[in-house]
Amino acid sequence: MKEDFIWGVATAAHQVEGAWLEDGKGLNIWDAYSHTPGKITNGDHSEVACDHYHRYEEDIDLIANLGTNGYRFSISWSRIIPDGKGVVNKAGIDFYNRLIDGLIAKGITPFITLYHWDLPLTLQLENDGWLNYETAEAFERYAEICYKAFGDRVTNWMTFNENWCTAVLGYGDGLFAPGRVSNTEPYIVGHNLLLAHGLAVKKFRAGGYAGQIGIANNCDFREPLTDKPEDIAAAQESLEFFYGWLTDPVVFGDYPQIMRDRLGDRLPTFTPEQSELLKGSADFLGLNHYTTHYASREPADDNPVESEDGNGGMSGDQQVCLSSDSNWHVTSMGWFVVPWGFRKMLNWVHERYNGLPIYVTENGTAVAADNVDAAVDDQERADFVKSYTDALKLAVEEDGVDVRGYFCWTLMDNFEWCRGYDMRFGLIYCDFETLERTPKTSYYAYRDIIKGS
Ligand code: PNW
Repeated sequence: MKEDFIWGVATAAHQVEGAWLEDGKGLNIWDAYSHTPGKITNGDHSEVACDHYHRYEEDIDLIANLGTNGYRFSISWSRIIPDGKGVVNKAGIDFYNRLIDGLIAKGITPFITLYHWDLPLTLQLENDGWLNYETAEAFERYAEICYKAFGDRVTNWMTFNENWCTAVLGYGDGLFAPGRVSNTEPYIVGHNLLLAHGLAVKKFRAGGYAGQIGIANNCDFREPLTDKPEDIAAAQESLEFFYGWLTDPVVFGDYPQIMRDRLGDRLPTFTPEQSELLKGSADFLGLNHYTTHYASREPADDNPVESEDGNGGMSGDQQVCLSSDSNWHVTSMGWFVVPWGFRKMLNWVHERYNGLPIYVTENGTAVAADNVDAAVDDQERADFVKSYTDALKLAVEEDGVDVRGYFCWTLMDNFEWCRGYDMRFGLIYCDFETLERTPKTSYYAYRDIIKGS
């Protein structure tokens, strides 16, 4: 791999920081949601999480000792602007300044995500969150405050993390905050998120800040179950509904045609000005990738995959049936380990978006363990990271896909959204009682991969 390839790790503010009521931070929708009975596995909440807010220096050392040259983290909007649209909280800015300076001092390049799902609660209560275009305007202002505060040292920005999850899991399936269930709202939410991205990128470019700005969308790969034309079409359309929905507009300025055909009036339209705003608004594409399914038009005879876990979200609209192979290893999240699907996914993004640079902004796996001894012995995760980074290298070196970086999800076990602390994705074990961090086998395995590449 090239000398300047970024081998990094990723986290998100709400999953690691804790300090939920400290130093002037406002409440966000996940603070409220995680205190709503029945929403989170085991009734877990994120008041303390990994206490990264107080332990960031120790965490920077752990990142540095991994040998990474990049760290992707997100900023908590309600720490910077407690009610999302009013006064700026200087203590919030100070925290991220300390974090950024600490990373740079160790030679680690910061990659900032502006929004990783923790919308200021006031914007939900007063605006209806992402159903309202005014939230996009509030985001534009928040983004500019961040560029001004950190843009002298930070040159790699992502506006949004996984808008598919916000739209589908937050407003479609009701699994994520704000917990709404609808088959129209996800498309309105996706539309406003895209416009928010466009507004924020315009500010970035107009402000003359150094560096690049993109967006991190997620996608599972879809392999046609057979070589029948209808299965090939089902797989392609499913990828367009999943990744294309929220990526085509930022590259081409409009939604995939198949979505317009299927959804009709349920899919909002862009005005010519909005289309222009969005077109070409990503300097790079982030890809968060976790798993692969077979796709077919008719239900598969073997190993059908139900879509309740969100992996086939809006599946009624997609008209696709998902299935798996009984030889595929299944993780504790119920996700399949299919490294060749990752290679194909990278090729698909490369071809569809005409070679736009790609960063793999997340890839990793959950391994169940209920004590530190079992957790650190995570050969399963070490094997996962090895096989997926091998697939990545093939995509780059054999297929010529322009991938500039890979961020393993995640630095340490953390608050896994509606699964609470039950699902452990970390290279480092976090004891949620003592908050002690213990690197796992996979931490050293990833360190060796980085060293050897
Ligand atoms: C991503 N799905 O979430 C997020 O960006 C992370 O914050 C999260 O911890 C990580 O992946 C592991 O879950 C996802 O249902 C949540 O397809 C759900 C899905 C995909 C990604």
